[in-house]
Amino acid sequence: MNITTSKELFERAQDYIPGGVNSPVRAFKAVGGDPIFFAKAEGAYMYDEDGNSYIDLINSWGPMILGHANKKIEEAIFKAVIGSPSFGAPSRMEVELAELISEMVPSIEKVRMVNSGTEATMSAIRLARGFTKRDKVIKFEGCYHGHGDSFLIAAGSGAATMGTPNSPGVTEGTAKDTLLAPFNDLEKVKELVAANNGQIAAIIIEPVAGNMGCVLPEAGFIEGLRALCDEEDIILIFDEVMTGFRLGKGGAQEVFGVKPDLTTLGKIIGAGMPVGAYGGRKDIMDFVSPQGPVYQAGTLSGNPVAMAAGYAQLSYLNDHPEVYEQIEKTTKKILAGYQKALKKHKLNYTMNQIGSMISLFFTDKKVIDFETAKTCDTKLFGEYFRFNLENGVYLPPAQFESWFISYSIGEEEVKKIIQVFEDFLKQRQG
Ligand code: HOZ
Repeated sequence: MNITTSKELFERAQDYIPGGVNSPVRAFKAVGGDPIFFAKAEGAYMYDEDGNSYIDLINSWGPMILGHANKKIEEAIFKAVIGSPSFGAPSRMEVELAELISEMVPSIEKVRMVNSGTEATMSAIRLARGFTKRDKVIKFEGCYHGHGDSFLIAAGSGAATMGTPNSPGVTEGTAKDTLLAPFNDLEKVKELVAANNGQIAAIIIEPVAGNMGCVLPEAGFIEGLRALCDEEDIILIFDEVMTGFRLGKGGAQEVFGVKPDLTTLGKIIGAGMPVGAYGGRKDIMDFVSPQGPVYQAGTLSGNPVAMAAGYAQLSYLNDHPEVYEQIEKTTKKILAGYQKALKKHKLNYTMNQIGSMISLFFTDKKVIDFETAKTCDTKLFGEYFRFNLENGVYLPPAQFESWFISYSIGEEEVKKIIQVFEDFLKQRQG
């Protein structure tokens, strides 16, 4: 693997961009080495500035569920761009996409488009506070809901790997309104609610966590949160920025059969264009400005290019349920291949998988929350990451991230992904 041009770009980038990247995880600090700069991508593969190719297991952290350079999405984008990249005024595709989202995710009776997942979660929390007239929110350790101040408390994803789960700059006043519970610990949530009687506006959760690696809810956990929120008039927010339209047409809420009051979305709904959304119960959403008093706005919100891209992708997913069957099958093949290799080498690393989300944890502990995720050998993950790079497979550059499998990954790629794992284990055992 030659990465001369990437190295040169990274050097130049560091003079003008903090850390040389526009999002911290990309700097490879958690895995060692210098970041790779990409020039193009197609189907299952990404191509760097140096002429190397990689099977992509991130898929832009989720949005490219169909793989890269999908023709239908490209056509929709080109058509919209020619119409004008931005009106700053209402346009048809906003309505079409809102209707489609609502059809695919029935708990979303009304939806507001924003520009990123971070904006979606920040706005949803403000709305929950405005609606309930309460200040406090409960979040789960290791869950990541973007970089809004209320969420950078025991945050997962890059915040965890950069050693800044509680970021400087978040005021004590803000931090004290965010209460923390371990993922999968319903009793702790009940205790927090009891100790803060009548003060909790919302419980926000990634129903399947993707930002401490892929961590699944245990039986009854999500259902228990729903029942508790109903009893205490707390707004239950599912952050489905990662799981929305990925675990199924209706996201994690469809898989688990639990309806949140509000849902935050991003990634897949923009098919690679910057977009986010929050939506849910009509009575709550009608509290958003200009219908209601909770203010939220955005010059590029409902951007016609992002809306067109999102509509093209979601309508394809809506009309082709076989996509979900196939990506789950592909992911299970990777899981089975990895498990077989681990058995052969008498190793006991943990793997979590649901649908097309999967993580390998370098620990023998069952990973059910942030504490158990943190038992991983992150140095070993770094070695594994770099071994994959050398062999043409691009993993998320941190242990605490889910991998996302796309529809473009076929038999040949699966074989290679498993082979690289086998080779890594062989090499380690000498
Ligand atoms: N926070 C994102 C995934 N959990 C990473 C985004 C990026 O670095 O592009």
